Amino acid sequence: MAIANYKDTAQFLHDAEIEKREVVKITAEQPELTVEDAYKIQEELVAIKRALGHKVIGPKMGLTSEAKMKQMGVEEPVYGYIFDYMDATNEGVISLSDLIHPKVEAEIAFVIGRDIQGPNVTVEDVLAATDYVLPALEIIDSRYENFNFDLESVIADNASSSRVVFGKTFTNPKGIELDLVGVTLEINGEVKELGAGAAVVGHPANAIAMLANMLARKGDKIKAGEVILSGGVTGAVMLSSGDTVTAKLDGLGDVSFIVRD
Ligand code: OOG
Ligand code: MG
Repeated sequence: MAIANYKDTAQFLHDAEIEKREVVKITAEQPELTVEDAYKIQEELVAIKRALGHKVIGPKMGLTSEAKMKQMGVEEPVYGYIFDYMDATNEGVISLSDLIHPKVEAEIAFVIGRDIQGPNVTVEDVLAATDYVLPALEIIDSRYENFNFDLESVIADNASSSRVVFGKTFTNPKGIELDLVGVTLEINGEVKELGAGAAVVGHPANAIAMLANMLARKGDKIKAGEVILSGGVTGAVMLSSGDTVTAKLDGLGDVSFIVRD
């Protein structure tokens, strides 16, 4: 079957988000879709959100851990974009009625101090260009039924981006070995998932380097001022009403939110 218009597919996914409706993965209808096509659809989706006045906080990396790639049945990391309307830091509350079937994962966020232009960006380049790192909880909400997707479908769907809660402790990355940072994800005081920074492609800054190198393929770069999620350190956990969700990152601080109907 021919590939549908990129813009129409992006609009279809945007509508699913707005209407809080799960849909069948787009490759069911468009099996010939390539990764390149999928990023073109994602670009159209980003354009739709920008046209509505939403602003990009930064790109994000996803599927950066072996565990996550296995959990989701895909083989390489992906990127997407986090927008201002997704930032739930101030409220500290996630409402299930706003979302489809949200899950949460613990991440390390990077505050970028100067532009990072690929290709050939290294971990050292990323650390030199980073002002701060901070703990974050990402709420992912794939628009696809049961998070049932493949690489092309998840890329087109902006890597399941939905909400984010940032912690309030900012740490200079030069003083800390981010690959050795231990991370727990607790729900109502019970540890549900745990991991270490190294779960993210060996080192969280490596995910940011990969991102810069992927963006360079489309003539783009990481920009000063962006706040970037480096990818889930832990597996993702389904949210239920009444949950208090807390991530604790050794040496980086805690971050938490509550879940309502
Ligand atoms: C895709 C998004 C993955 C991460 O950090 O791995 C992601 C998904 O699992 O729905 O954000
Ligand atoms: Mg994530």
